[in-house]
Amino acid sequence: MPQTASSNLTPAQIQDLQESFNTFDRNNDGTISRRELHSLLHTVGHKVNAQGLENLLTKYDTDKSGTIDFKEFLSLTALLIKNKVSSN
Ligand SMILES: [Ca+2]
Repeated sequence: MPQTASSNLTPAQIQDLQESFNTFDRNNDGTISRRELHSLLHTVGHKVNAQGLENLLTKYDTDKSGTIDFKEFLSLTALLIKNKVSSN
């Protein structure tokens, strides 16, 4: 498996995440918009306000496109999984 930012995820997890990504990419344009991201975070139980959402976008939208692509989504999800684990 190639070394990437998401190398701590197993191929099975990445496949699951691809399915999640597709689910949240409601208009199937290959990216998750601000609105789609907000809905995603709510679904996984992370309640963020507008500022929190903005902070996440600023941090993870590494190419500054204003949306989250799958690679950026993996970095974000790795953090969410980590937070979930450490909060248990
Ligand atoms: Ca989209």
